[in-house]
Amino acid sequence: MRPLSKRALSVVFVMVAVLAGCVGGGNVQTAAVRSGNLSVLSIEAGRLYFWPNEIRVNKPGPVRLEINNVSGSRQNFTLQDPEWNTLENIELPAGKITSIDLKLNQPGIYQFYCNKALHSLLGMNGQIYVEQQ
Ligand SMILES: [Cu+2]
Repeated sequence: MRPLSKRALSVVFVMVAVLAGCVGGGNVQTAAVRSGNLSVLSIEAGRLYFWPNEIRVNKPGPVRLEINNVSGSRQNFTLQDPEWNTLENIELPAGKITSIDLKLNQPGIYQFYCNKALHSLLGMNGQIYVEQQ
């Protein structure tokens, strides 16, 4: 489902801090790459997964997500703020990189998932942890 080569490729675009054992279920925790004040995250959307799906942003502020849908079919990215308000709900066309600019101004846990039937339940979900500066 997630061949190593794809993982390795994605690692090129993100600064990865793998904290083995800190998060359950073999999840990977990744820190956003900072470009000035902007945090940039490259995320792969595949068949029933987002990778990485545990992401740390070290301070509140603007975040750009670049989501590469490699699954071969249309996916979705829905993001909720720490109070469960929907911040984003966007379709991810197959074979395309969708760029999303967000303002994550509040520290806390932002949940994201794909809203296609059963996809989140089967693992297509994750969290962005926005840390207090
Ligand atoms: Cu999906």
